Amino acid sequence: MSFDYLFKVIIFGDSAVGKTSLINRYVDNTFFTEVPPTFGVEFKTKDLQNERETTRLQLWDTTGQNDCRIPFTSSIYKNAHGILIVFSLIDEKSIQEIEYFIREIDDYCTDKIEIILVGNKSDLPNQISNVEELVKEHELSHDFKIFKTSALDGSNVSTMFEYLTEQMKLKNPKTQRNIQKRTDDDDIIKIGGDKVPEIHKEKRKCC
Ligand SMILES: Nc1nc2c(ncn2[C@@H]2O[C@H](COP(=O)(O)OP(=O)(O)O)[C@@H](O)[C@H]2O)c(=O)[nH]1
Ligand SMILES: [Mg+2]
Repeated sequence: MSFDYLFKVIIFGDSAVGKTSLINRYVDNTFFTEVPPTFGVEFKTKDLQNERETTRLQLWDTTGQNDCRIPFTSSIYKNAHGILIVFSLIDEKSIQEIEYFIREIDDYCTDKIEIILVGNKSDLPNQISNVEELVKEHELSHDFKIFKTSALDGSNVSTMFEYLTEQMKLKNPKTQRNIQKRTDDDDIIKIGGDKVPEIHKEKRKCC
C-alpha cells in the first residue's frame, strides 16, 4: 500500500508515564491497567484518510532506557518526523526527566522534527497544579506545545496526534510526492547499526 505521507514518530518519556497506553488508545482504542513492558523499540501504525490524502503514522514506542541512563542509539532517529516527550501529570520526577530527553535528542534533531510535550493521566486526582511552570524549568528555554491527555478515558489523545500530524505535514511539504511509493519496509531500521542520516547533520537551531 502506498501513502501520500509516511511519518515516523518516536515516543520518549520516563517509565510508566503511559507511552504504550497512549499508542494503544490511539491505534486500537484499548486501555489496560497492566501493560506488558516494552522491550527495546517497537512500532504500531495508524492510517489516516481524508478526501485529499492518505497518511500513515508509524508510532515508535520506547522502553524507559532512561532508568539506567543508556542513551538511545542514533539509529532510532533515522527518518523521524515527530517526537513526543511524555510525562505524568501526577509525577514531578517525570517532568524533571523532560530535560534528560531534550539533551538526549539534541544532537539528532533538526527544525524539521516536530517535538511536543504530553502530560498524561489527566483523569487522575491530585494533579500537579503548576505543571506548565515546572515544565518550563526543564524544557531548556524551548517553547514546545504541551497537551494534557488521558490514555484511560481517551481525552485529547486524538486531538494531540492530529495536531502533531498537521505540524509534520507543514514541516514536510515535499514529502508528499517523494514518498508516494514508500511502504513501511522502507523505513525499518536496524537498531544499533546505522549511521546518522544526512538530515540529522544539520543541527536543530534551538536545541
Ligand atoms: N489513570 C491512568 N493510568 C494510566 C494512563 N496511561 C497509562 N496508565 C497506567 O500507567 C501504567 C503505565 O502505563 P504504560 O503505558 O505501561 O507506561 P509506559 O511505561 O510509559 O509505556 C499502567 O498501569 C497504565 O494502565 C492514564 O491516562 N490514566
Ligand atoms: Mg511502555
